[in-house]
Amino acid sequence: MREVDHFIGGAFCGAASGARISRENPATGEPLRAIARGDAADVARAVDAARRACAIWGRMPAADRSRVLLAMAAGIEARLDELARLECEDTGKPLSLARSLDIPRAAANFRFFATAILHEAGESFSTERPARAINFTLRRPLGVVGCISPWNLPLYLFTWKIAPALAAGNCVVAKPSELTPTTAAVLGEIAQAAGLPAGALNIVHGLGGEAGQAIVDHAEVCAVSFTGGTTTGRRIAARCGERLIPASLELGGKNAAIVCEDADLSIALPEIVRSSFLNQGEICLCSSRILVHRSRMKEFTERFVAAVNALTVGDPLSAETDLGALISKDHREKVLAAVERGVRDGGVVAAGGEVPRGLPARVANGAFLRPTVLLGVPQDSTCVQEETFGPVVTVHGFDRHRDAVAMANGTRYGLSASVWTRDLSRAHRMAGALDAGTVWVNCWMLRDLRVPFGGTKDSGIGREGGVHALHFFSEPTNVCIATGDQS
Ligand code: TXE
Repeated sequence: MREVDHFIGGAFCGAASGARISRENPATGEPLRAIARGDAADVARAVDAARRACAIWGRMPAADRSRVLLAMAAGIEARLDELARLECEDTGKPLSLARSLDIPRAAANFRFFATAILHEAGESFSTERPARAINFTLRRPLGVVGCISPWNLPLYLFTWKIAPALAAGNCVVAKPSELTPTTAAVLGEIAQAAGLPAGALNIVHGLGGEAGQAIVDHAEVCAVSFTGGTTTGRRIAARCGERLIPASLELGGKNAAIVCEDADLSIALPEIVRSSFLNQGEICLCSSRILVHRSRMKEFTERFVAAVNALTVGDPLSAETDLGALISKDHREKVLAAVERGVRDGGVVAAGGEVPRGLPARVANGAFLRPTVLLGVPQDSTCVQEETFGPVVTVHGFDRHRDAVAMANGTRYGLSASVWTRDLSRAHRMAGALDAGTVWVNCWMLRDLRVPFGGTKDSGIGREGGVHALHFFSEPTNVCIATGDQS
């Protein structure tokens, strides 16, 4: 059992109350960590440390901040094997995925924002009336900001917020999910070794309603960036609204994959399998509703179900594993309840829907679930309408493209969609009609860190990524310099 401590003011410490949360390995059921259970007192210490660090970090030239953040990227890369194994233990995801996706992306987040601040273009206007002047925009850090992240892509999403916040010159009080805190704790060690000034990054562990809420409530936290469930996001937005501070919210999704009559299934099929079940379907961007043109329904469904049945579920440490464990047995119950609702509403299980049998002894007690495909579930079923956040997809037929778009838009979410067609003018038209923050055409989760990332409707408010994140984490001041002569 390893203890996970707060990182406050450049040093590691337990909660002031001495309380800890215990967490088990979701793949084996064995006790794993004792995590500091932070509360408002710990958050107050972290905010205090951050406020003091603003005088150093916030005033450091961008080139110097960039050097420290690049050292953090290198520090993550140097500890790739260790971080991947910790991520795998905390989440139950395949080790190979943590090695190839989660940890490299965490390093890329730091490298991207460390260099972005060296190349940022400003805006200026030459004013002629009522008098000649030069206007330009000065951007300065906000001060102490809060970053709160979820359990599905722990270090990946933690750093996706922290890197732009630090790059823009803010000092951060961050909380990872209480279910997956360990790689965040290692990030504290990496920050120390990279020479990040004490207090610039503070990591407080604990439950959402205690440590998380205390960050959002603290009078000196002047912006909050949050990724997680829609219900929590709504609560955080309400509190930030009361406090009149900005909130960036990246919430749930119920993303449609639209397979048109001319789709190239040699490309679409493997990618849709990946988009449905990567990371056990526990990614906000995963496809969970597959809409197939009626003329291809039989062919698609047969080939899709065969491909899903061929996926290997089991020991996250095995190189053969496609899907590891879900985040917890409680979460598996929630996912299974969604499948049951789909069946009760008229759906049929075409693949999965059950706990895998014959798992090796090491993982026999883990939170595993076979990838699941449901056919014939009506559109108004909660199984089709609500985010399941697990390895479950529903497949539906459509006749006209406009019906597919209406179905894709027919939930309260609007995070992403994918369109599979050889006709790019059709894809372009559909993209304009889809109410989603991202539309992928003939690809999925092909990410460029410069593009705006976020959702519409209940999928969130605001955009992360590139200049959007740097703007969220900075305050623009318009400076108007009169040049003296009349126009
Ligand atoms: O998320 P929460 P949970 C969805 C998914 C999942 C559901 C609930 O459907 O089943 O959300 O998951 C912190 N003030 N997503 O319960 O509660 C919490 O400690 C401040 C989608 O794990 O939203 C954690 O650090 N913070 C999603 C973070 O918020 C609070 C990824 C997320 O936890 C808080 C994860 C509060 N009052 C789940 N309450 C995505 N969009 O990728 C909780 N937290």
